[in-house]
Amino acid sequence: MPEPTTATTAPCHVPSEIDAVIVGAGFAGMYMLHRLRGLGMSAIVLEAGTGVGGTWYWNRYPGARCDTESMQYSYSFSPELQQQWSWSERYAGQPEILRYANHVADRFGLRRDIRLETRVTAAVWDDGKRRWQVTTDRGDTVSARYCVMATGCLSNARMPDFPGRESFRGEVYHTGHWPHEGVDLAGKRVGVIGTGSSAIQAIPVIAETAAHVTVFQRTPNYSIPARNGPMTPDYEQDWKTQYDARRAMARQTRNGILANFNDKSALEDSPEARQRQYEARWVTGGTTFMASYNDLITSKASNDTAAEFVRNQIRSIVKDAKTAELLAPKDYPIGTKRICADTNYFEVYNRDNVSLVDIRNAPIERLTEKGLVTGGKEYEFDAVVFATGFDAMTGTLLKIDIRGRDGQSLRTKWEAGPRTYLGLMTAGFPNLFMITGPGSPSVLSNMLVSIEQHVDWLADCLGHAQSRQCNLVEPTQQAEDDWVAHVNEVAHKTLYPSAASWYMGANVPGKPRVFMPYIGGVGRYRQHCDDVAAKGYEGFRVEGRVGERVG
Ligand code: NA7
Repeated sequence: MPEPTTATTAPCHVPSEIDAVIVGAGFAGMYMLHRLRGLGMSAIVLEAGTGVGGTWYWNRYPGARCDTESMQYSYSFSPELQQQWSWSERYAGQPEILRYANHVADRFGLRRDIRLETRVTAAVWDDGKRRWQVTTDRGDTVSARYCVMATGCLSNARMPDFPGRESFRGEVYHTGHWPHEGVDLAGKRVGVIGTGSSAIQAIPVIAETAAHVTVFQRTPNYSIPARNGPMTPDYEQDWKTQYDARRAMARQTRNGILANFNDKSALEDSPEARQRQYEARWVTGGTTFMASYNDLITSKASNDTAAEFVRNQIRSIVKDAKTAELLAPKDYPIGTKRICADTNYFEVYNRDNVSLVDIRNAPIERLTEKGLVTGGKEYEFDAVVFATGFDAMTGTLLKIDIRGRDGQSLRTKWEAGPRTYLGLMTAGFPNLFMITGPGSPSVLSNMLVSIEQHVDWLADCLGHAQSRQCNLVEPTQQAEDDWVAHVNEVAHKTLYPSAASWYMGANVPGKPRVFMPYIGGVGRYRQHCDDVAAKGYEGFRVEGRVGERVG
């Protein structure tokens, strides 16, 4: 296996005309480039960062780690790649996943068509030419038949606009924009704002060397021990000998992850049997805790049993009873905000150098020269870490000035929330595709499974258009309306909308409250997409010359 590099790529030339522009060089953008090349298309990837890897390029905070097992959170499209690559741990850390992304870029010769340090600022549809004019912050304008937004679901880091932010004289970091050279927090007084997945991974690592860590918590999170550990040769071999069958099974599951799914209601078991079930899952570790029963996201009564189990675990781990109660989530069902996987998160509160400040009813008022103020009290820090998350799913797309037919802006069209057909396209924006867009399973699934499914479907769709000399693909308004209604209907059969989560846009002031991902399950969703394709791309117009219906 060639030694993976993390070398940056010399900026490649941006042609003025091309078949496809792909925005983003994360796992979605890289695989899309590979597939489009296979169709004989010319394509270029435009990427804002100085390297490939997307999420894993940006999120370099201490402890950053995938919470899906690496044997599953990896590409399946190349049998040689999946056999030859070896993961060192059950859940790979960010540096290893980034090495993997770089290895893929090298192995498939992708770098020659990836232009780094190039942020797409606008994309405007020219109806006469049936092409997108894509503009970058370097002043390039590219005319592309197709534009593929591989921009990621959690790529627009959100910094709350606290008054006085500029006045703080210490160091300021956001977990999603962590400095590449690393940060030395040893011996420092550190404030961490937020208790989502990023904070839960970062806090125990920061606490190992910091003088003191003060955590500001608005909403506590349910977290399950990850039980990470070194990859064993037996476990790796077991997966590798059965990779094809296991990948195929994973694609049919609800969230694209093979887990020991228990297909019965939590209420069918006695309290003692339930306790044994949850304890066994807690010992195994990981977010597949939610597979303990089949109705944890649909039945409040069942969910309560799992939630109470986790609360009791927190109470048994955290020695200070008051802190334990603050850390135990009580006002939303388990799993309806992204469940976390941790290493010594709750345990960290037993350290003398870690304290928790509840800001639920006393929001951070302002930053000062020395720190921050909440509840009328000033806390002094050498460094403040914002682990405050992202403008998820739509934030990055809407940052780009996207204008479709008749100059309609995507920001206007999505004012009341995103509207798509299958999370792949939106009506009025022909030839503009989204990989894992809102309205698809995306963040509710193993992202690699959903990325490959979308890229494969789209490559087939463009191959279909190409073979019929078509140059335009667009969903009908009716198909989009029906899909949006279906996505909503399915979401509201679950407990998800009852939590103020980033799935609902609730973490961004003023953002419409709409449940954005599709909760119907990746297996069911894949079948639906395949049926659409089998019926000649039902719900899409696939056309040749203007006005001519050919497909
Ligand atoms: P998350 O999960 O969105 O967490 C952000 C945290 O920051 C969360 O605890 C928020 O509290 C908190 N937050 C956000 N804004 C504020 C303000 N203004 N004041 C205080 N606290 C605030 O982001 P992560 O980066 O941890 O994880 C994102 C995803 O990445 C994760 O789900 C995985 O899929 C990978 P809130 O809960 O909104 O009350």
